[in-house]
Amino acid sequence: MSGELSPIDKAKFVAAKRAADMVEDGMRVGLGTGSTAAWLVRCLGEMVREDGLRFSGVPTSARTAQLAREVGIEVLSLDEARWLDLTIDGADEFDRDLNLIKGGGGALLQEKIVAAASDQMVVIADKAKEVESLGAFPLPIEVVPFGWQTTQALVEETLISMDVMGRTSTLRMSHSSPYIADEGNHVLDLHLVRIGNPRQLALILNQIPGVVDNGLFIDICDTVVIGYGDGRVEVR
Ligand code: ABF
Repeated sequence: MSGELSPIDKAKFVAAKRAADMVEDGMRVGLGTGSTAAWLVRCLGEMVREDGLRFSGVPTSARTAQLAREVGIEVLSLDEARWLDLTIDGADEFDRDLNLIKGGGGALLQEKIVAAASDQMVVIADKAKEVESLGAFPLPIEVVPFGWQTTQALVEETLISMDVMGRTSTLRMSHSSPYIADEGNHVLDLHLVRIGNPRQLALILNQIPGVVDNGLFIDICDTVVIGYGDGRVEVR
């Protein structure tokens, strides 16, 4: 499967493969979204087809569900699985405390719900995702369509009093129309540059009317599997 990969794809693949080896027969596993998580799904599909691995996968997006079915993974909804042994997902940034920014792929809401319903959450990421402080990657928040511009104004007003360097936000677009997440919501990307207190910001943002959830994953990730372009893997 891994053939001749670019260094970045090799980094993603080796991290995904190492995490796939954590999946055991009979497990219920949350399947993440994004390009690194797609490598995970492909690796698990190969293990199902060629090694007889038997587990159930709970996808975190429609596109992950489609890929999982294509590669032969038994797919369950979260309501069918109820609780998961393990969730493996990507991230846009992770810091030394394993706090994350996620949602660049537009699936943060289902990703956070699935991760929270798991005994263990493992993040798979290339080394470039590691940061000293979260925030260089725009922080996605999911907002209901009703009055989203008012919600955006309330969010930006709130940012004035927060420990962040930037205070602007943009509506996530897709093919010149507003991006619509799987739950039918919009996504705002907050250009914060540096987030001084991610824990506080995560709590404050979710108090704002119209905000469904945000892409800060605080105290959710248990383990990060870091892939390098030369094929090395580091587990923390
Ligand atoms: C997903 O993985 C998203 O939360 C995050 O944005 C994305 C990272 O994408 P990639 O693995 O393609 O860098 O879980």
